[in-house]
Amino acid sequence: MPDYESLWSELGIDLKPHAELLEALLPLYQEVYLSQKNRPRGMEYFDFVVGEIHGLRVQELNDFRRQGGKVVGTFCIYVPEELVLAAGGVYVGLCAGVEVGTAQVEAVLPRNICPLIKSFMGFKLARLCPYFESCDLLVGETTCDGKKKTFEILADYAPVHVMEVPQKKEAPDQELWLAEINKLVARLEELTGKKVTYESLREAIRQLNAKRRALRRLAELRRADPPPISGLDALLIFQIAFYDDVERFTEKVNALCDELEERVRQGVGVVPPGTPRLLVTGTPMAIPNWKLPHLAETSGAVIVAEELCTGYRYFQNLTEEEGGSLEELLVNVARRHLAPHCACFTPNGGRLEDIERLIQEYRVDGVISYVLSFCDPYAVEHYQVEKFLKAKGVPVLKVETDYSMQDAGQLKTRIEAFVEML
Ligand code: BJ8
Repeated sequence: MPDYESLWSELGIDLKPHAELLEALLPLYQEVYLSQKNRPRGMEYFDFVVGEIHGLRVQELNDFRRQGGKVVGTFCIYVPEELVLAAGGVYVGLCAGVEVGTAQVEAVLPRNICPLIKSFMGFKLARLCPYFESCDLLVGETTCDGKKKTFEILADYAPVHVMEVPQKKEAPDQELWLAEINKLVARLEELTGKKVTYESLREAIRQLNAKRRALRRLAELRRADPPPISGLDALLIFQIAFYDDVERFTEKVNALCDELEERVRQGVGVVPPGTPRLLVTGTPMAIPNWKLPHLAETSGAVIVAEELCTGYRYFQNLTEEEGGSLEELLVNVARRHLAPHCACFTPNGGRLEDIERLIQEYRVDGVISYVLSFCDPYAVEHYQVEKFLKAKGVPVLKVETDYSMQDAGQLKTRIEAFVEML
């Protein structure tokens, strides 16, 4: 990796612990990713992106900002990417999947809080994330209580705009959400000094839909037996989707899909045909949280689908591109971004329907219900997921864990036993 130290110091990164963090990441990547057998050639680009994790893209953001561009950081798939793009900004997802800055975080947050929240706050408070430090505005949301209250604290450290995400999807909720969309447009226009126009929003929707279509194409190729790509590699691509340049990323995913289509035609896969096929459902897995798929795919199974925000929930819905006015396009954006089924909503039966559809379409043998420790919405909703799957005769394993590796041995034993009985 070229030398980015001056860029990082300019951003105020704490260089010594940052260097230690990167030094720990690369061997982990080697062990988890590069040791996989028979990976598609098209993964080279995504390996390169990880090799440059705090480098090239941060440099691009920096160049963009030098020319007057604005960068907007987000933490949830309900925040519409197309609005940031349409206002002339660049969007980066800031959810994080590694334990960092624990001492600093525990000075402001309870010890027993979701590791995803602890992680993004750790990156901010310990000044270890050049993406965070490149942001001109952070957009939070009122999804779970932990995030909602954390954004109040985060506002002491950076400009924060919070969107009120309703907890139901009925007519008054849709109205409230449309008002929130309009408020975000106003805030983004103020930030970038550019108007969201009919043309700019249409173009942004087109770009984002192209990205979602490419990810759908990738996902659908995993219906094959044997699947042409591992769950680990698919997850990595979904994680990178949150911060890479939209058009370049879309092109690389489509190029990879061309290769995967050829693999499927020739019956080439990453595992032998008949390998037990898993669906993972639950809380998102932010980069570099690869713990569960690594354990599962080294236990004789392959993950073929993810009912996660780093998965199906991110790309399943397209934004309607037709609309005669800016107002109509904004309604389309609002509708599309209220569609995913996060456990923060009640009731949330749509999630169960999605799980059932994925089980059928991807010929799933068993489901892992994945819950990050202290995530109440998904931990409690697990009851519904388990009840629903048991009634359908689908085996389900609940895995509740955090970002540490302390429970890895114990989890592996449980996952191996689960896979064996599929
Ligand atoms: S749409 S899943 S990205 S809120 S894991 S921080 S819910 S305590 S991340 Fe999420 Fe949006 Fe929903 Fe998706 Fe809270 Fe749970 Fe932690 Fe979570």
